Amino acid sequence: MEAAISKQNIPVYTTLSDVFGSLEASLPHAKRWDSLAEEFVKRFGKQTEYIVRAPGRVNLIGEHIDYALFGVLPAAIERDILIACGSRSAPDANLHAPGSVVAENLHPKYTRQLFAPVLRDPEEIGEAKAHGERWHLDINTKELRWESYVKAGYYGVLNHHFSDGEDSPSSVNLLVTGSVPAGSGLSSSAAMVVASTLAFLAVNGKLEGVVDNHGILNKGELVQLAMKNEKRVGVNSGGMDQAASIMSDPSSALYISFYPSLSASAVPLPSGAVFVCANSLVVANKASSAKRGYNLRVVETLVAARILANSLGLDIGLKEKVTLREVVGKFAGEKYGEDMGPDDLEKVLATLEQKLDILKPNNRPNEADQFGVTMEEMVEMSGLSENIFHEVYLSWVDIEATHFQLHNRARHVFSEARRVLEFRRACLDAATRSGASDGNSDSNDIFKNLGQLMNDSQRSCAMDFECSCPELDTLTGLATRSGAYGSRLTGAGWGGCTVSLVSEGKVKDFIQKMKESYPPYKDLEGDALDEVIFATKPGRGACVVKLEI
Ligand code: NG1
Repeated sequence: MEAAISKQNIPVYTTLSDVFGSLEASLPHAKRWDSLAEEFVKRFGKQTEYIVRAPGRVNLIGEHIDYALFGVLPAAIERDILIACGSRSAPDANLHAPGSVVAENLHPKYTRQLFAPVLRDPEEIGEAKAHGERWHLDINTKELRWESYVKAGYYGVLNHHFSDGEDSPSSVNLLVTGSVPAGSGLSSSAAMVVASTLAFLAVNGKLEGVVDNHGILNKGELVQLAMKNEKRVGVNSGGMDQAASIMSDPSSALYISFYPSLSASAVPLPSGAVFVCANSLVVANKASSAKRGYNLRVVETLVAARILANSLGLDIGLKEKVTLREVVGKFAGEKYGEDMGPDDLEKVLATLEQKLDILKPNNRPNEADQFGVTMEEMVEMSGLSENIFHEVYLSWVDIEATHFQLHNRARHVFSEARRVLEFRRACLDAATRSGASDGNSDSNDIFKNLGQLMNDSQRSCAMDFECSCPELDTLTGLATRSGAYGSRLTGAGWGGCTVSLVSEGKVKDFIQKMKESYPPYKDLEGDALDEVIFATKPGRGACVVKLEI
């Protein structure tokens, strides 16, 4: 029997046909891979040893609930990050430190970077020592810099495999190219971090054969490492993107669940369903806006979880950062490490959605939807002292807000988690029925059902989670008027892409209508226009190609 996806190793191939499943399927990609390898030789004067690939992803449904530990439903896309890499045997004069890196990018906007990690003395590092983080690399979290994602991947590899300071990491040359548009909600950042993590693992010989006493990381462990790595860029992300990039399979979307531990299972999409991505052309800079956007939402949902748990009389440790998923489990009497399963979870979510009024401020319950609660009110509602509240919820993150929308954020999380389960169930039921079904009329009903869930998700993201923006609202509206069954933002939001469900026969017409109707597309033509709106199908997860040299 095949191992659970999370227990499998990252595939290390030797040919492009293996990567894409057949010679025929690999041909359209060969030119890009070959020119990357040729450019590597030109720039570094030697052959690349590996090319690693990590795809972006589209999230079909389940936004901003991965960090509350609820399941999500993404699929990898064909667009990806490739990194050609190899060890640098003759260190140049400036870079003789062990593990030094020369990182280049085919895109001229991203300039050449040289950096070297520093091995710190265990006596000096105090707090970091407790986490085994002896290696340090300077990562600029204030500004968006391309090499931060390379460093983030490296950080984890250094501290996982070289933490005892006995072996030295190899010095590395790497050359990056990417086709996932940055800041578009298609997870270019996670693809970069996953690819960089894999590049450093590969060059240091940690993916094959006999590896040091830490062993070879399986896909699940790699997801955990890549999640930790990505947090170093300053965003307290959940694990959806890293899991989709690493564990996807071309035959289906993935239901990724984070509780009680990371697991992934295939969800076949109904036949004839096509998901079209459309870029709003608003670049969402998640890292630099995190304190008012992403990270603030992480804190709001965590605090909501504690207050809800208190009101339900659940037992929560004083300093426990309990998540909304854990609250649902405790409420339902789930034992530690158990998973009540999707059907029961759906029911409990529906029950708890009725109990969220406790998250509105006491003295002005009707205004809560607009104004949320102040910091003082939030601390009081949590039942914690100001000091402990600060330590548990604020000391590790930089956030900025005068009011905190606990009620609306929790309402989004619960309703979205329920929509994911409904979406998943509808797809699985459709797969079971296919063959026995009467074709068109049946798929029309399924598409309508899935489309409605996507539209409800968009409404909830816009109204309750406030992670949409006017351009995304316009695009989703145009999509439903242009023949989509449903349309929603995908990824973190505040810009980036939408994803729309369209039936196969209508895709061409749909894309044409969208091209004509979204005002920012009017200045684009040819390839530039095809780049911003395109149909996707589930793609394969990350891999490494070892080249014969
Ligand atoms: P994108 O759109 O890739 O930035 C982010 C998070 C996900 C998830 C979504 C919202 C990162 C790397 N990813 O995705 O974990 O929380 O937002 O659903 O921050």
